[in-house]
Amino acid sequence: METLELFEAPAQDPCQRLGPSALVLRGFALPYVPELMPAIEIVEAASPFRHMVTPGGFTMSVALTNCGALGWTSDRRGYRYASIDPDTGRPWPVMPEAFSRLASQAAKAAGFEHFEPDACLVNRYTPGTRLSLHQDKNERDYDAPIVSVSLGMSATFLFGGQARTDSTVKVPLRHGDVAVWGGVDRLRYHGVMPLKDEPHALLGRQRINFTFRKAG
Ligand code: MD3
Ligand code: FE
Repeated sequence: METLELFEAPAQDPCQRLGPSALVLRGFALPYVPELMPAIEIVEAASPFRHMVTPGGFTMSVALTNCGALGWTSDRRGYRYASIDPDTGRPWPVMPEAFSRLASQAAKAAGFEHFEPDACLVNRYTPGTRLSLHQDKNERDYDAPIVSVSLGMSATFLFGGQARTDSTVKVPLRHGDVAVWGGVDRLRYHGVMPLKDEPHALLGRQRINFTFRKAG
């Protein structure tokens, strides 16, 4: 019995460092899942998921919505944050309290005190959906970190450097994982590989990712 235990798989490292100010907190969101799921439904009932068009004229494969005071949008005129959902003509839905609590607790666990996001971009992936390499640079100040929460199907995240041509490392992001990045890692290129068709026990054939930002 004792000898066998020596060969068991080690418990998953609860914290994986990707850079000087970037880390993944494995399973950090799991205790919040029962509150997050009904909250997503309230958000999407007010502002449904939609496929936005990039300034270059491509329709994004990821479907998205937002909650909070500001929401990220894209159209032929560019990327920006706006307080009104262009599809409904109404303000984005309020950020659910469980969302903001999770975001600030995760930021704190990663060493960023007092993170108060004013924007939460919600991405929805189905099998085949990808997100090409990009930087998050539409936010007003880059001092605040970004917190990302993954739910449902697993994804392979691509973590690059400060230039698009820098090499990338592949990082699996699974149900309940939270990534936090700021400081010198804030403007690193990143993306998501096309999602494999491996349904998740709770969410089925979808992956939901929230990114919490201080945008305004
Ligand atoms: C960036 N979302 O919405 S965030 C986005 O899974 C976006 O939907 C992705 O990129 C998604 O803009 C991934 C995860 C992440 C984690 C660590 C990073 C992005 C990072 C470290 C540095 C820069
Ligand atoms: Fe991004």
